[in-house]
Amino acid sequence: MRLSQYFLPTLKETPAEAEIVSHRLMLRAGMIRQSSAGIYSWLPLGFRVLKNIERIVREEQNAIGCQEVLMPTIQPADLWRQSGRYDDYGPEMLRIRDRRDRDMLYGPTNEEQITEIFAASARSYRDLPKLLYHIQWKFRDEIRPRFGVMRGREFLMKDAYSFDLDAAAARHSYNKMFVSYLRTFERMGLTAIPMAADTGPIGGDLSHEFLILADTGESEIACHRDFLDKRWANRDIDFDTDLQPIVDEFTRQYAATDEKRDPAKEQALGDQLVTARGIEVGHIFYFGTKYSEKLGAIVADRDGKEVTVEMGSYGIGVSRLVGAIIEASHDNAGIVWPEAVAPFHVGLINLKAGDTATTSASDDLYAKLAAAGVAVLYDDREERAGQKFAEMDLIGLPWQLIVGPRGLEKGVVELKNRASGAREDVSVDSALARLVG
Ligand code: P5A
Repeated sequence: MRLSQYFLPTLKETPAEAEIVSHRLMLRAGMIRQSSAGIYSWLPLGFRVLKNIERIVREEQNAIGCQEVLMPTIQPADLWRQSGRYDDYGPEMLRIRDRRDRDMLYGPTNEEQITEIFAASARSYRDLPKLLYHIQWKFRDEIRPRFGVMRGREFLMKDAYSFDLDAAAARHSYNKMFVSYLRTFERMGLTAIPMAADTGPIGGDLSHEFLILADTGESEIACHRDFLDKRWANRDIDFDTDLQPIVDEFTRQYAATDEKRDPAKEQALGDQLVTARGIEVGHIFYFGTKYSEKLGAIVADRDGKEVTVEMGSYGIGVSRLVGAIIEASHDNAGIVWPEAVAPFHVGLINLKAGDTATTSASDDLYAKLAAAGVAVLYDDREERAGQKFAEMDLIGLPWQLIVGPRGLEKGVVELKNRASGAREDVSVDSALARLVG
């Protein structure tokens, strides 16, 4: 993509309304634009990151046999009257009336809807187990939407739902999600720490939140040091085997947030204790028959006896992750995207767009990188070098390839790594080899 043609409305000034760094950087880097409180439009650069996060989440859900569906954003109130949550949910629920005076709502979550879908066709134990998910916008009329996409009113969530015959099988589904979440977040360059949590309006008696460390996080975290260096993405895990030992490995060590913290346990940990702030990027729940009972998800077991299906639900804050990743990965100059979610792999800078030789060398590099399938953002504008560098740092692409007349005379271009700041003069061929590899 040529920057001269790209829609990238960057801001030079720091927007006054933004309280935290990710919000400031997302506005400055032209990723989002506020529509109304807690509701945002996603502009091209932000949209690419959102889609990259979505892709990783989707791949990891598919990898554990979770099947993708797409449910609507607008739901009938009657479904929620059946579960009893229509009145319980309170003012956070956006209630709508259609032209026939039917009560509708903009879904804050989809337990009722998926249970109704499943119950409509499930007849016997042969229909189980099932794992279903979708990636869909939610609406929660938060009292204080703030921090940009981190606490929005409209936000994108991956929500999955499990259906099992008995509590043991339901626990296995829960464990599959637990382990898959560790991998999902790690692939995005994040260390997520699972912590026992309250179930709130979703209900149930087993629940874990996944928090990532960031100085500006809303929760106060304390945990065992071990959590910081556990690595998951490359572990080969057979999700059909008993995953309880892996889950135990994570849950037996101390990790707690806010009011769940235990001063005695923390003291006992001594220098093994880490305290920090965290952002909740995922939350999983096992709630048994809370919804299946009310919405009639009942099947016949092997003996023909009727049993109420055991369920759980599993959320990831997809749009929140865009902000959370920036909170965890930025510096004074701007965003530092982890490779896996970066909107482009390389920013190619033509330092002298008016100069024929520099422009033809840059155009040539652009064509070769694009032909090799590398995502390149090519700054071909006639702007000052200082402004080009500042904007490229701001938008945080992992690599910068800088082409200028002086280097070209010596047959080199400059390759800069955004995260380390390391710069190297390399030949055009070796720059290509490094970036295409
Ligand atoms: C689990 C899936 C649920 O809603 N029902 C379906 C369950 N859980 S949750 O914890 O309430 O939300 C799941 C994740 O969504 C993100 N999230 C938000 N992101 C941005 N703005 C918000 N206002 C917001 N509220 C929740 C969080 O990452 C949360 O873990």
